Amino acid sequence: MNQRELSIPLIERAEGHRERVAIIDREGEHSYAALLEASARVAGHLLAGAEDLQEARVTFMVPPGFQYVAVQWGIWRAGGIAVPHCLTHPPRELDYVLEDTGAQLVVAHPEYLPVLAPLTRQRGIRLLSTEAVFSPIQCALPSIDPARRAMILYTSGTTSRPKGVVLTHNNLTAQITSLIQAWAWVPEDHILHVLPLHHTHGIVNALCCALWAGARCEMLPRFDEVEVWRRFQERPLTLFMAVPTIYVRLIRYWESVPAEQQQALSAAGRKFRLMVSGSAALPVQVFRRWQDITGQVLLERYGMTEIGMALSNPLHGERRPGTVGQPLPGVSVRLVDETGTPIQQEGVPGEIQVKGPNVFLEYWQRPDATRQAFRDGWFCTGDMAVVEQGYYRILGRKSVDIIKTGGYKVSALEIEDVLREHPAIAECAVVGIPDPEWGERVAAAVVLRPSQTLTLETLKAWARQHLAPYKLPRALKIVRSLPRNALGKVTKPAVKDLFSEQPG
Ligand code: MCA
Ligand code: AMP
Repeated sequence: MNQRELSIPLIERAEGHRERVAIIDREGEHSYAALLEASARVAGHLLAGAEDLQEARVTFMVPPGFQYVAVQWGIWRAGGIAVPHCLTHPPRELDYVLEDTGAQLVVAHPEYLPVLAPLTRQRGIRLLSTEAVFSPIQCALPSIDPARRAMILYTSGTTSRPKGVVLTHNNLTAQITSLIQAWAWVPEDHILHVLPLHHTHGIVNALCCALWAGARCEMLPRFDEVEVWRRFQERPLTLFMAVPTIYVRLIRYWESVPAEQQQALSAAGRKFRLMVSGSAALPVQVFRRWQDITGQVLLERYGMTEIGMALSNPLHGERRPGTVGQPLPGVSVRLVDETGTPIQQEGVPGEIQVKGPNVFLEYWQRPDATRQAFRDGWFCTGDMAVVEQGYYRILGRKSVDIIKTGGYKVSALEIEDVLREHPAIAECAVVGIPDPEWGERVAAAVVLRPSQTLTLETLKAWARQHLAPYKLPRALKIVRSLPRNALGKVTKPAVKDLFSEQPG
């Protein structure tokens, strides 16, 4: 193996545990050595004779498992920037990522070639099947400076189209090592991975941390409550991480089975050393119910694509429901008031700002948005919080246009832009409304064009062609006019009220 190439810290570490099992998927167990070998082949095929991809954007659409990780590592080892696609995105959203990143290469599992081939053909991008990139090839790999860009993750925000968050290898290393320390990952850990692999929660917290530690990462193709409970019972798991919606689903399943089976499931839940919840607020009732059922005191933490994780309840010590604990190792956190002045006392709400090596480099090709996101070197999260008896409590977001549903962040503005293209819709306003299972649900108030009709089902069926499933409206209200203020601007709180008067 060429010594010069070993400069991506996560991959370099894998040399230290070559014989251990890294990934368990539906094909079986795969060692760290197998990962190193397969990713070197992927890199060779991507390079195709070149010395270094020099931060070329390589998007990939590969289901969770060994091949996903080998492709991700292969892109990094060839010097590219890895851009994971969401597996449920319709062609329009996939094409947006290809266009916005200026992708030069795409790697896809055969299952996704039919959807990607027309898009890559149109854009003149080289498309490689996973079948091709794992075939044997000999090639020298470039030396990679960890200050280089490693990954772009798309996140919805206060702009209509999602922005690409650029993370360097150094950012990823800082995000990973902070959690390794805080949650005391060890090589003996064994995590059940059920999260999507195009967001930080699934990629960094669950997958990369496991691989950094030399632990085992057992990956399911997708979340499924029956399968998760089965693995809890049958596998020697130590760790689980999920969004609140997943805990709600697991609780609902537990409640649906006979008492004898409940006991067996509860016993399986008790053996874990740690279970974590994040990506959205964990309702206190869910925290308590999960504790009743499994004896597990969920550790709630707070993070964001741009910063990785920032705040966490303690591994040892009191995990306080409804709070997200204290700053993680290496991460500086402060609250500021509307004038930008740091808040010193407890009990005074402010915006969360974050600084540290974990904080992203830039929004991809959006220098203005990047500049606006920082004040004096601090990243402005747009989330409000308060400190009470030493614990941060999240109060909500500054923007009403950001919705969190099932742990996914979606932009009301993006959905509105798409809905306005519907032939029956004259005007629309999208809001998030509270929901016990999803946290929030996407709800659309619309004004119809003359003599048009619309139902939630027909709207969903139409929107499904343009938007990811988790962005689809789940409630529809047809109104004569949208509530507006004196300046003619739609008032979102009043739109939300339309749905509380008469649910979905
Ligand atoms: C699916 N559906 C949804 C959503 N997802 N509806 C509303 N909101 C959603 N988010 C719809 C489906 O389209 C379907 O509707 C119906 O719900 C049931 O679908 P099902 O397949 O059973 O749901 P699922 O696919 O199992 O999804 C549930 C899920 C998933 C597993 C909770 O949403 C999920 O994996 N969420 C995690 C997202 C995540 O990792 N976020 C982290 C972002 P129909 O039948 O009408 O089609 S990173 C982050 O936030 C930061 C860094 C952090 O702090 O972690
Ligand atoms: P994303 O952009 O998908 O990375 O989502 C980040 C956002 O998720 C944050 O800005 C918060 O609004 C929200 N979030 C993450 N963790 C929590 C939590 N534990 N409680 C409340 N909100 C959270």
